[in-house]
Amino acid sequence: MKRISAVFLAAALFVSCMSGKASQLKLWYDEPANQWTDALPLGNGRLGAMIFGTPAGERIQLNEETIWGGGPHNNVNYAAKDGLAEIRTALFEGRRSEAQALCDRYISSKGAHGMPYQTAGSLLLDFEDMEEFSDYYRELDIERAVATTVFKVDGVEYKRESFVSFPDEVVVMRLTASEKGALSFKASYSLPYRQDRITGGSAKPGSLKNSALLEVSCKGDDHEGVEGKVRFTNRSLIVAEGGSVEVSDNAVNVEDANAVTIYISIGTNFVNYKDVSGDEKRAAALPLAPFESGKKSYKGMLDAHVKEYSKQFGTVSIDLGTNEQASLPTDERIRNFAETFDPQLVSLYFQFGRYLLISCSQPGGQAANLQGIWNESRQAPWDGKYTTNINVEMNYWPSFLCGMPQTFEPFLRLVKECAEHGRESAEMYGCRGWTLHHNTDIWRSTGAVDGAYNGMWPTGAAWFCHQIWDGYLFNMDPDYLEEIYPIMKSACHFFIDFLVPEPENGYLVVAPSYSPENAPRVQDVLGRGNITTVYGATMDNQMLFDLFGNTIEAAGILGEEALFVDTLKNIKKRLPPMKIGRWGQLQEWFEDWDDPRDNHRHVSHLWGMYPGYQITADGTPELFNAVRTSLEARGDASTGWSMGWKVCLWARLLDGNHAYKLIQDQLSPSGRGKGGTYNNLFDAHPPFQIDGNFGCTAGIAEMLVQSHTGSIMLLPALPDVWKEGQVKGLMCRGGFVLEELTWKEGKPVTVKIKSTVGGDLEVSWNGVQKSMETVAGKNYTINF
Ligand code: FUC
Repeated sequence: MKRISAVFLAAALFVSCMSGKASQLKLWYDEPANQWTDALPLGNGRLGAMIFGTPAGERIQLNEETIWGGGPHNNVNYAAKDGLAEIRTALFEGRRSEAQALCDRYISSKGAHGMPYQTAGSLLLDFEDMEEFSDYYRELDIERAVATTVFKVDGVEYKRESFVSFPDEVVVMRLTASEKGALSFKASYSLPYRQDRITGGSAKPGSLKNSALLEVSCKGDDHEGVEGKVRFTNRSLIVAEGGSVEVSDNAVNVEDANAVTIYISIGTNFVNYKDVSGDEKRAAALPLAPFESGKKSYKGMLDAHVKEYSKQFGTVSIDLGTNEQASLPTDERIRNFAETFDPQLVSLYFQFGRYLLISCSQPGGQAANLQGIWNESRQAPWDGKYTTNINVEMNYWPSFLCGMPQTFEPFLRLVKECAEHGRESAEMYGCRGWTLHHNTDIWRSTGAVDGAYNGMWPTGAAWFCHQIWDGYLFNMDPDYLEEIYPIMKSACHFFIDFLVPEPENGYLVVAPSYSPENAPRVQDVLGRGNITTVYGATMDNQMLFDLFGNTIEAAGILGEEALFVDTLKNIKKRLPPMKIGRWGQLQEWFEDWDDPRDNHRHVSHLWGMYPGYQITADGTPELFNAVRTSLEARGDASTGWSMGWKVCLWARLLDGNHAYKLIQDQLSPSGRGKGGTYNNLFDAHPPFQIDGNFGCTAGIAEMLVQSHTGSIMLLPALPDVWKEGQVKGLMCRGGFVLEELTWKEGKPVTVKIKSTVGGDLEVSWNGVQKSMETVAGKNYTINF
């Protein structure tokens, strides 16, 4: 492959593209993708595609959100209740190494440890004589959710336009050329599975001329003793204008066409986490039928797609300024960002986070997993499943805040289904209610996996409940509250039964548990170290305080049982308080074990500040300072998601410059021992993990507006470098929408807030507070 004058064309195209403000929301490159993390992601929630844009060998890597290994099952260990007393005794006597070994024996899953999210393979397009090209340019327009590649070969201009249609449920690529008859290629599937059958549909579809079908059916893998039950069918319709289309050797050959449109549909037999009785072939055929019969064509499709997508994307805009950096290719900007001021890259990254969540999480579908929906392998890192001790929750931090409440529905359903299946996890400890441990998957498995060191954490239900309650604070919708209350109440039942008094003060603690994945740097009474298993970890205490408090509030609003509320109040009083340790830090554990040299990626004990709201500058100034001491010691550089979390934490610490420093760390190429950002703006743990994108997106919003204290704080953590700017459409707790916030010299000049449910509105900036009563549906202008 040779690049000729690519930069010139890119520059020329770019000038024409940059003429409108809208065009700033593009990722663009002057060369094809060399690796998967250079390719551009498209998705409509259910279907995903990665577009490589290689002239001679185009690759459309495909995903469908329900293609997972295994089948309906759970992985709980009912021996847990037999071992609980012995484990607790060992823990309370300081024999933590023994307790951890006993957890492995009694509690860790003896069956599967979670099923993998799997690829749907790729559609490959092989072109002859396209190795040499010039004037190369490819982009992802996140305002329209369309990827475009253009280049020249022998004076002919080629264009490929791709999107995953929201209304039509197909992946589409339209190939055109500036001369007639210039398109000749072979299309074939490449899948890493044993392929049940590839049919090059010899029958021409419907009445369409010059077209062919290519279909392949496969099965998800057996995994850890669980039989693969997901079957999927991948069906492509290739329609040429001019030239000819032939089917041979499991491939479709297109010769001398003027233009070609490829429509790809994927169907599975997945119905829900208990049911795989669907018909994958029918599911794949349905969306394609109108195109096969010629009733529908490409015409009008793109407009319909853009219209539906932009309804969701267009709710929020952001402007942090721009400069000459914005005219460079995106990969170059990422390489420059830590050293060079490029405020528009932050806006682009923020909007890209919104683009990704809209593209991988839509009502009725699956929640965004560790890779959203984009995965090229049979076994993604960490199986691409749902890690519940930070990662899946982080995926949903921007949902409400960043004006995309509809993206939250798949997460709410995941929580509901875990609350059903997680009854088995409560039962395994002999408790009522429900819980889950540090992982789940499409089968809503709720057992303790990956061994006690990594997975002995029975508190997943509490974090899930925090997040669904937080959704209520944003939407203030009484029907939504009715829907989530039983889930919260049932989680409380589990903890009422599971909590146990610790021997020293009789505080009620979660035991056994851990502070996610971190081992205190101390030895136990047996002289052994590197043990994570503990009781009364700070994050657990904070989360239970939150769960009981929120459930009491919810019960109050709904007029639920007074007796139950009293029980919760009494238990809440007996939870351990947060403690400040010997070097002024917020203690991570029940004991003062924190090591100031510990730079572990998890910052679990700071949960009470973010995503929780227990620690605030005005409400708990000493704890607030202790959080800062802890976070400073933990350091900045870390995995991608850890840095995203730290952006949020520094924003809550009201330190905009430090939050900005973390954005600089995150928006740089990943390096040794540190995460960062890939060329396609995907977050690098490394490897690719989408949570970091979402954590940082939420963090950028938190720098501009916060609403967790009962009042709306404007510009609470504005870095010095964002002197002026504007944001529109962020959502605030209490049912408010920040319709516009424009600032100059760090001071708000236009503030418009819409009240969606009425009620008291308190807005503050820099210590100045304004209060008013509001009426549902009205807009309010506030002057500072
Ligand atoms: C948690 C983290 C890891 C990784 C994994 C998917 O276990 O500690 O860093 O993100 O989830």
